[in-house]
Amino acid sequence: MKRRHLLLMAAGAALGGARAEVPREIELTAQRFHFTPRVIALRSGEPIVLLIRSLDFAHGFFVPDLDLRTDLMPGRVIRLAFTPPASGRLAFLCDNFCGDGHEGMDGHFEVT
Ligand SMILES: [Cu+2]
Repeated sequence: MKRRHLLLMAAGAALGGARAEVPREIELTAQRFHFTPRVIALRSGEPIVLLIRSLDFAHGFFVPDLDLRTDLMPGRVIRLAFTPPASGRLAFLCDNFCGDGHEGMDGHFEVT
């Protein structure tokens, strides 16, 4: 009886240790000259997967503070995984010139 109890405890510990936090998926759309949504609330330490879709152009997606970037291809959903390390504001922007409104094509993560 005692031995069985110990085995169950060990199994429980192994399961607990192996349980990875499932990333929260967030959809984001890029289109001349904005991202939708433009402001996204996150929690620090919470794993995120962005699912980014461009509707019209090979925009870029760049988060300078995390040195995180990707090209966005129209018709494809780009998956970008990261975990915000601390609270604060993380800006993101388009870094592929896409026309006259390009400079204002940005947004931010509000991390708490
Ligand atoms: Cu753009």
